[in-house]
Amino acid sequence: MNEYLSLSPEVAEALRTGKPVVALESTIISHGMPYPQNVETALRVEQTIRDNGAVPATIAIIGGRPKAGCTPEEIEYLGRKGQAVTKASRRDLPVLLARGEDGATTVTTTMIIAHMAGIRIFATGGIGGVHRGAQQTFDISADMEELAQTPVMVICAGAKSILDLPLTLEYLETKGVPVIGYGTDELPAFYTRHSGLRVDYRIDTPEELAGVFRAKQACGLRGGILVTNPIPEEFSMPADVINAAIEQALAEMDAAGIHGKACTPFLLAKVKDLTGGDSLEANIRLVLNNARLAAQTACALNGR
Ligand code: PSU
Ligand code: MN
Repeated sequence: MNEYLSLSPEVAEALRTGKPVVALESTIISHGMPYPQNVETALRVEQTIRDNGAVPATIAIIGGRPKAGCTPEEIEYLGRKGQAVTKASRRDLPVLLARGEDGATTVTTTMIIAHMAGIRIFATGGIGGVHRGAQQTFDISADMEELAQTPVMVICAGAKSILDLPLTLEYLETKGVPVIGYGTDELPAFYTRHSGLRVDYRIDTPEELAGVFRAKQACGLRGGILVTNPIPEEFSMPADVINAAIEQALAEMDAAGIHGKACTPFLLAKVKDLTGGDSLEANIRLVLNNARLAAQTACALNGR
């Protein structure tokens, strides 16, 4: 095993004895939500995974060690320190490890560390994708490339329209990443259930998701699988409200000259303010919903 990797005793035991494990990211804690809702949500997500028969493995880089299975104290630390923790994508990993520093893992680095540990299912809120204006800015999230190369199933609520959703789907098609709608033919747009875009396949059960993962592995096809699970109807935001907030947040981001890895955290915080906190509530609900499906899928994959 990788000399840097650190597994919590619970995660190590689960992996050794074939119990289902679900990976969770930590950028959503440090950069995606404000304190203390970030910590409360992270702990609720872990509980939801336990309630559905699997073991949660919150992933982060702590003191230069890629860690699968953070303690509640570590989650509190990552949440309280917030944006002061490095948002760690693939390019940051070697430097943080060599220097013994901390990092909040994005979808990309969470996939990398999950795979190092032998965890196959990962639940989050939203992924990074092809940004609007990427034709000029080249801003395409490293999450796209990671999905293309690392064999982890990522269960999310689709992508926010801070991204260019049609281009994001094109990119995933080019990279050979299956995009599955859970219980829907339509790509969910994170805060809302509808984007008007079609996914490749609709799947209705955790067992079938597990079967697709198994088939991909059996064929030795590299890369992950993206499962898009719509936010439950009762928590879905009105499209006009959320889209207006996103448009305004994008305009303010351009005016402020923000670019690079600061974009997504800036937009999430701005959208939350513009919606009076409603977007945060939706965000929390959809993450819990994804955690449940991920636990069920991990159980199905392990034949439980
Ligand atoms: N979308 C969210 N919340 C988040 C992120 C995306 O609703 O916290 C985070 C995830 O960690 C994702 C990252 O991997 O932002 C993408 O950042 P970038 O676009 O800089 O690659
Ligand atoms: Mn980017």
